[in-house]
Amino acid sequence: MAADFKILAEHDYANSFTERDGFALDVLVGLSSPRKTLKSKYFYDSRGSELFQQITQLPEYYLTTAEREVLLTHRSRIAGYIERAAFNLIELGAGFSDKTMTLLRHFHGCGLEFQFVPIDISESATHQLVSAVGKELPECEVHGLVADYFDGIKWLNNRHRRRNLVLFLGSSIGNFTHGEACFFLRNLWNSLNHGDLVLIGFDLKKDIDLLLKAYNDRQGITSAFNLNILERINRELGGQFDIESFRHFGTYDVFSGGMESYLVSLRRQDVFIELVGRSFTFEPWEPIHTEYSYKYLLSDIETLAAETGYEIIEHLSESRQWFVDSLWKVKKAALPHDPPGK
Ligand code: AVI
Repeated sequence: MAADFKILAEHDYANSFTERDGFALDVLVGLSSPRKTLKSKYFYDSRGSELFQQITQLPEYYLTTAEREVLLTHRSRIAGYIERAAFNLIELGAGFSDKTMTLLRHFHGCGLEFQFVPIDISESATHQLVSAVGKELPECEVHGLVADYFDGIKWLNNRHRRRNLVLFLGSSIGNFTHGEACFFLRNLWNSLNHGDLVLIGFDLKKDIDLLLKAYNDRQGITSAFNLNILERINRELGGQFDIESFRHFGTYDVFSGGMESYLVSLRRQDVFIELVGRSFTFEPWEPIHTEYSYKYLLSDIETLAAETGYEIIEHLSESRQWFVDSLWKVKKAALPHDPPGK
């Protein structure tokens, strides 16, 4: 079977002036604001992706094992909701994951006819995923797309001939604010057809100690992951951050339900960033916000689905009820000229 990938956008930062300019601009805007901030999407260079892989194997980071259990337990139920016609299995944010392989193997074993389309901003991650799936499941048709989510979603616009099942796993939705999540889900809705399916991973609200441990692991991998954003600024933008002068701080906001990650300056310091063309002053104990990881109640998920045009089919959970993959159906009104029953 075919296993290939297509580049919709060039995201090789080393060679792309525009992408690096975008990074520099985001750093300028983020570090110039009264509450300093850096966007979490910049965690994921190759070092950051490697560190994130290590996080998913930590005993404290329960999210990955919980979602693995959900998919193993419910793969037949998920397959049961798919009509028996050829469909696109689209994964947004395709880090290589055994969780997705579980579904692919199962769908293939059930005799479902599909092409697997992972979409990721990283060319190397997409390439690795496509060749790994090609090796492990040579019978499976795989067409990777190198694009950001929205370019990927635009690509979906041109693929209306088949049913789509979109996977957005791993609690990636938790890294969006409520407004961003709504924007993302409406864009997705807009690209899909009535009756298409979406499977989204949500981390549920739970004991705060468990949350704090998951984002402040004892081996310090989460800390290294967070600090890597400063190292990346040093590597790619000629920054002069002294990494030792910042510390990771992960905390939970009980009002918003968000784990929040910060880098806190341990002293007063001025940091020059060559490609941004200026220095930034950090006061002692001044934070840079780097990430939100929102946690949900089932009722929050239901409100979000209703607000953005989806019908919930089922929340699929695991034994501890810590994580759900929520299966949604795109709900669109029939066009006036559609034949009845379509
Ligand atoms: C990718 N994302 C869902 C992870 C999360 O849990 O928010 C990223 C992460 N940040 C710290 N640890 C893991």
